[in-house]
Amino acid sequence: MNAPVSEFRRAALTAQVDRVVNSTPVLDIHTHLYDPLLGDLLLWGIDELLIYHYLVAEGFRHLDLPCENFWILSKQRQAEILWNTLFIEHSPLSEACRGVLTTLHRLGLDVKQRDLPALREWFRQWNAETYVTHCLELANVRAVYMTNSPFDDIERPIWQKGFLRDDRFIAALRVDPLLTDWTRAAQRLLAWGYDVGEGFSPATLSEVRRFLADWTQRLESRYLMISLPPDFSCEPDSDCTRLIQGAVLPHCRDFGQPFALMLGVRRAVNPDLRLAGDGVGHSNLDTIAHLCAAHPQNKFLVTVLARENQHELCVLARKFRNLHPFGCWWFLNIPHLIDELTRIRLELLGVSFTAQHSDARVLDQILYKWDHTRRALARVLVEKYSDLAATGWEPTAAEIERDVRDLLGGSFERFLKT
Ligand code: FIX
Ligand code: ZN
Repeated sequence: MNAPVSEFRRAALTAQVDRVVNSTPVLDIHTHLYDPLLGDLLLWGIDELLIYHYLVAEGFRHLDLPCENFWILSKQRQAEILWNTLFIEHSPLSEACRGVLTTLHRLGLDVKQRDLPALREWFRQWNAETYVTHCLELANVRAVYMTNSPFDDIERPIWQKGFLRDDRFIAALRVDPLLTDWTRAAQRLLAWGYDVGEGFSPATLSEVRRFLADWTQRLESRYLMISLPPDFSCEPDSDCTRLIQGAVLPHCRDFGQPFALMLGVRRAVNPDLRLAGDGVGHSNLDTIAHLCAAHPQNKFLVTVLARENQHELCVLARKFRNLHPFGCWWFLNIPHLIDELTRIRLELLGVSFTAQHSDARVLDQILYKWDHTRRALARVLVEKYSDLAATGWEPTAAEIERDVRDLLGGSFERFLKT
């Protein structure tokens, strides 16, 4: 029988793993943050933290107020309402509320005062550019991937005009409207000078590819992405399938880039809540199996929103090396499930996955999202290395550093290069 590691060895291992996990810079492979030169698209500061859609959903559990009466208020007023409801009238025990407190604490602010005006005052000293550096350094994040949509009317003209890029913000090309509503998307492509018709003739598909190529080059984006509902399937004649097979996958092969699929979101379950109104559903991963098997020259980055899909996704990744699972997305980004998912993935895949992405919509959130993930990851790793140590296999410091680098972006970078 394997001898359990001594308490002394376990304490040393814990200290070593904590040090490595905290000091390894993260590559955050999916966020909704923006290069500061994209202007107001980059959100930051206390009011934005308080009106994050995760908190809006929780606030409305208590508020006795029609949603529309909330949305017409200024952001400041919305933030005050959520602060009072979620922090003053009740204890901020949820992960999203705790996240605000961790963020403020990491910034050196005294949360116990419960003083919103004083917090606001502190943030006035910053501008976006200096604050970006402050947050990235404090969170030990080396770069973040943005979510960039040519269909976004605010974002598109800024890219078309061009600007001096900050290389800590890497682009990812997001094309949800193209694949989920072809009729509308086709009209837009036509208006932008791409000669697409209604059916999927070779000429139309080639124009869609020209659109994807133009935007990939303009953004210097590194992968193409979409989020999809649980009932996503590759029915042979659907618009989505024809576009994926006739344009998206050939485009990704041309550019040697992965196609990222985020599966399982049910949009607008409660539309009154706007962004906070999306839900989750169980996806049929046969579609992913089919894509990976039928297109071995393509690479698929996949995250799935339902807890029930996680084990199946890992089993699929064991079958297909062109599939890379990533992140604990949205409702899964809570300590209990980060712990569970990280264990399942390590136990089935070793380190050949990406443990987390922040999905931050507000810059400062990278402080809490990575802080909480690092804690959970370190705890699981200590246990896993202790299990190895019980066999006599002692991981070296360099091996631990290599593994953590892989889990926090290194495996992803290798996957991009394959
Ligand atoms: O589709 C996505 O990229 C989702 O992450 C978002 O739509 C969602 O609103 C979000 O912020 C989740 O964390
Ligand atoms: Zn997202």
